[in-house]
Amino acid sequence: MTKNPLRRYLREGSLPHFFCPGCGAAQVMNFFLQAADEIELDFDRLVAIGGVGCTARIPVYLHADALHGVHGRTLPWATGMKLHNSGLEVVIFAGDGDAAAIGGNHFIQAARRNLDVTMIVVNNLTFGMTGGQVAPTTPEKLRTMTTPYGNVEPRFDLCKLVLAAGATFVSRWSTYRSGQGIQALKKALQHKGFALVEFVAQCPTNFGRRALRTGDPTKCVQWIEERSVTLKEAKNLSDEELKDRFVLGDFVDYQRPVFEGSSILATGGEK
Ligand SMILES: Cc1ncc(C[n+]2csc(CCOP(=O)(O)OP(=O)(O)O)c2C)c(N)n1
Repeated sequence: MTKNPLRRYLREGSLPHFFCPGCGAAQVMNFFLQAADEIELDFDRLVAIGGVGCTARIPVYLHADALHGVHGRTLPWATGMKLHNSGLEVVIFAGDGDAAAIGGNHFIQAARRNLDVTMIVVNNLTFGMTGGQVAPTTPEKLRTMTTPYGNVEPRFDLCKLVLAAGATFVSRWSTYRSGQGIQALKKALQHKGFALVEFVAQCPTNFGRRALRTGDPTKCVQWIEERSVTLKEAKNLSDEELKDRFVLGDFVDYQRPVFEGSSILATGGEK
């Protein structure tokens, strides 16, 4: 059997992986490898960081320096690394819980500082690894393990959050839109400054079965696609019509000074 050429980027000793069949995080790992391969990302300079969660496990499988640490603290580590060595290519893999719940404040501050990292968030709309609890990103009314009568809280829009905080590259796609997603990853990896690529993704095991009443990955992906609109389509829809939709597209891509060791030394302030 021919080996997948992208397999050379994986740490053979860490396989087989632990993702469930049809997992969106595993798909995003594949997208990342395709993007990295196409832009010839230097894996010797790559540091992949994950907190805790299914998505956070991705760095463990990559043939690169990896840090798999504690839930929600990926960005403090990334900040330390970039301040020490701005030449590193730091890529963070985070679940929506990791990024927006326990790690929410780090997420805002890193975007505000324009820390030069790529953050890939797999938004499966729940806390996947721990069994499917409600997350800040869970759409209203849906049933989760901890909201058996339906979620009563409005959800966070991760892209709007970091846009408001000052991120300089922000993009959201879904696992269904692989082509656009891979293009966005290529741009994010080459971007200087805080780059977020969010993927709305299926978690058939812990979100699908409860919220959508199906554990079929294809049906879960279809459910996401039916609720997705592009930025262009969204312009013709009211806030009410957009309430339950996923708006997909490249939101911003611009340059401003990044936060790194030399920027602190260059302030020239009085002692
Ligand atoms: C400090 C801390 N709090 C809580 C947990 C328990 N925990 C482990 S994974 C996880 C949720 C993961 O959800 P998410 O970040 O959305 O990633 P996913 O598994 O869905 O990819 C939680 C709450 C933990 N390991 N450490």
